[in-house]
Amino acid sequence: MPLVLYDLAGADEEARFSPYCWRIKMALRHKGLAWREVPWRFTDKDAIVFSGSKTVPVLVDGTRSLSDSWTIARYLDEHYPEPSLLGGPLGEAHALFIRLWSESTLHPLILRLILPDLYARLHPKDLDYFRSSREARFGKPLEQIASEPSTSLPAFRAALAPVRSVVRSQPYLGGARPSFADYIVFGALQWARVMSPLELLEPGDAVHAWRDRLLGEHDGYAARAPICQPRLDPSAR
Ligand SMILES: N[C@@H](CCC(=O)N[C@@H](CS)C(=O)NCC(=O)O)C(=O)O
Repeated sequence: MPLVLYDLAGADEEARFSPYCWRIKMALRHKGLAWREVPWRFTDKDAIVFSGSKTVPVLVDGTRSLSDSWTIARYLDEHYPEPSLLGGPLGEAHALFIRLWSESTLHPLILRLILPDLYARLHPKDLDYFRSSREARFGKPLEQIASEPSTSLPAFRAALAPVRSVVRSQPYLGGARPSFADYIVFGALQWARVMSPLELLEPGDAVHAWRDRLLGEHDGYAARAPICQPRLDPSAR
């Protein structure tokens, strides 16, 4: 029975943009596993209630359902060991640092940069929920969360310094081959790539070259990801 992945979709059902789902799709390709995708929107909570989760990714493997990308990655290494994603306990400990750094440092910077583009590409049924949940999270109106790219793009690029230093001296954060740590950071960049025309990385940057290598991995799987076009109803709040 193939695996089933609930995957966050934009206004265009084919455009999949969750950074957390991207890291799992890259992990599934890494393992050579096949899966079926169920497009999911923020307000489709009922569709994943069976999993006990309110967020995606949700992965169904036979009679098991799993949520939370970290739990899923550990499950994949346990049940489909080769090739390893996390590289055992030591690799897992290091990947945990990358995960927490990526989510606490990169995600907020990216969200602020792409927010207007992201909002213009959400499915209409998600707009009210997205606005109210993010305004509650940040404690201010959506329009005040977004940042000005002329100042925040350099700050974002500067934040990538640790990745830049590593991928100047080796192809991937995982060494010669990509690991889950690579997919975590890559997932964040793929979120922006699918939902915004803003070019977060400069050509010539070692991080750009590393991202290109990952776009080409697994037969160019991520490079083929559909890019979301804005909705044609710009008047929507
Ligand atoms: N810790 C979770 C976070 C997953 C997450 O936040 N997913 C977002 C999509 S990018 C989501 O489903 N959000 C639902 C919501 O905001 O209600 C993981 O690693 O899987």
